Amino acid sequence: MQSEQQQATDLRGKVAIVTGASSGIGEAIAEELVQRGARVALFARRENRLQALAQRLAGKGSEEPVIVPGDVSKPEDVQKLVNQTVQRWGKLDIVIANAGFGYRSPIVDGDPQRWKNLLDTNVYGLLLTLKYGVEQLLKHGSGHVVVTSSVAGRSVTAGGAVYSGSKFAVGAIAEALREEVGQQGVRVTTIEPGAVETEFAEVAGYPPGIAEAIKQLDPLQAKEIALVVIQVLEQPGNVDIAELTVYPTKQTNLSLFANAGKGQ
Ligand code: NJP
Repeated sequence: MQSEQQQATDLRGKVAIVTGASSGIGEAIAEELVQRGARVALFARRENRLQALAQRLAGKGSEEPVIVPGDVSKPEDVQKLVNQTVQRWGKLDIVIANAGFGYRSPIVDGDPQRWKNLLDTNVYGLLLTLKYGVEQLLKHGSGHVVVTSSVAGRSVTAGGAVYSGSKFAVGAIAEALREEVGQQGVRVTTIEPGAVETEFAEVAGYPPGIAEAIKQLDPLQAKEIALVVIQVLEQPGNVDIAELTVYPTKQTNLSLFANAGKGQ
């Protein structure tokens, strides 16, 4: 007979926050969560996109999502996200720490302001999300944190110093958190996607050559990553998939970036 712990986690009624919910992977995760009956707070800077998503999801789940517009690199905005979620639903169960963006440039040609914005979002913003979110999970001794890293957090190519550096940091931060909170019943998972067709390449300002190379890979769709995240969340409470790398089948290495760091 299965013990209660070994049963799949039912997402109905779970309360989740999703950072970076205005597009791409975060939007798709939010949608899949709502469709499974989770109660979801949507966070990103573009309020109009969050509103459009909330409208699209209305009636698809048990309750309408909460919208919290904000910048993940601002402590007061992240606190507002967590506070409004807990005020609305009384608890927090799932933290999807996903907001982030890319940038490629050789270090000597790099834009220091862009470096700072990227590290503020991908690293400092992640830390803020974890600090204020996980505090709530620890109150009831259960919950799940899913952090979006990247295959660029596993290996680096020329031009990828700052983005890869940020994602190596994401991996280290998530692993430290797992060691800090596992004993208290909180699971931590790092997802490392390969190329996913989202607004990511455009926001990163990739040259057309890279965008074309990504298309040739038959990239992952955001929904495909979201469904992987759902599988991770639905594992029984005693199963923590700590790290998961998900590639498009045709992406066998990071060679599409090999020339990008040389000034393209
Ligand atoms: O990209 P995109 P993805 N404060 O551009 C939000 C990683 N990844 O879904 O604020 C708050 O469609 C932004 O919202 P807004 C990647 O590193 C991707 O692909 O309104 N939110 C939007 O909702 C990232 O960690 C690929 O502009 C902020 C979202 O982030 C995650 O996947 C491959 C924000 C970005 O959505 C999601 O990216 C890989 C801020 N300061 C890893 N800054 C890939 N697509 O190929 C940004 O290995 N956001």
